[in-house]
Amino acid sequence: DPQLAAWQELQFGLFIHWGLYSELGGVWDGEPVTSGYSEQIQMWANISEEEYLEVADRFNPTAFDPQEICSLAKAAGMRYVVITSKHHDGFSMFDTATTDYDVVDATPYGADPLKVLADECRSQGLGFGVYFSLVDWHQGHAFDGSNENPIPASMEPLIEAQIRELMTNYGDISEVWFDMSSPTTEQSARFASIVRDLQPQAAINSRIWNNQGDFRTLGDNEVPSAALDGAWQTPASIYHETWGFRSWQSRTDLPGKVRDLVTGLASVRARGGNYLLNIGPRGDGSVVEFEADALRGIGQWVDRHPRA
Ligand code: JFZ
Repeated sequence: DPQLAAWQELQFGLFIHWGLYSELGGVWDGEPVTSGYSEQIQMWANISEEEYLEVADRFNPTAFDPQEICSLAKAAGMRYVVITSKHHDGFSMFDTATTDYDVVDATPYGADPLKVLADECRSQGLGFGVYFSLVDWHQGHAFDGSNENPIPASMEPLIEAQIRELMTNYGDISEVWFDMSSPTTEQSARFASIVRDLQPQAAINSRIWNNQGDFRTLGDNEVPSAALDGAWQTPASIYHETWGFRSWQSRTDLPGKVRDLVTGLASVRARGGNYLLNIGPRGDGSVVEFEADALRGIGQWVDRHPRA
């Protein structure tokens, strides 16, 4: 499959977890929320819809700089970018006609950050992909971090329309990273077919479920003990504890962190996988300096070990 081979050739990419949760930075009511990932803070701190919407009122990421983010990805040796278009909170970080619960309609920012990022990726020669959560707390899924969360038929029109928008309005898509929930085989096949019709070259991950994906997603920072058959990818978080921004995260020993991440990258590449390394920008859109430094450190190693 030449299209999947082209996706495998991307080798190393930048994952970005960024949404309303980034504005909270792992803090609720003045206290650090110590259980769970910070991108799931609405569930872990049991934040009501009303309170969460107030976060949207002050979400104004004027420091979001796609040019800087893409340059950073390139400096690290990455060839593509995958950003959260919608996480479990159900808040769309792209312009969608399906709901007003999105960054354009519900925040003072009033613009579509994914559009700017997609355009910048194209002009810097990077692939562009989207993460899309099949769990949607805003559209009726109860707070539930598990996969035991079926998709009611009433949610299908919104999911399908949003996938269609994402596959239509952002140019070429290199990868679609579905996540969580427990769709039926029929639902998985239908969602995948929308991607395949509109973006035949896009690689779909295995968390579309029911064997409807193109490549296998391993666990966080997982390195298999030997080469795996088929196409696969390791998503890696920098801290192993959160993907979304956490203001109280301890960030020490940069050289050690760079060594760990380079080991992950090299091990995954040696076994034939793609490595998708995550950053969690702040609510204002700025990249955490420790994470930018880690990416630049990895890039120094990559530069000394040129690829074919
Ligand atoms: C999921 C999300 O719930 C999480 O918030 C984040 O977006 C992450 C990238 O994906 O969490 C998972 C799901 C499965 C594994 C790890 C994290 N896993 O299989 O190791």
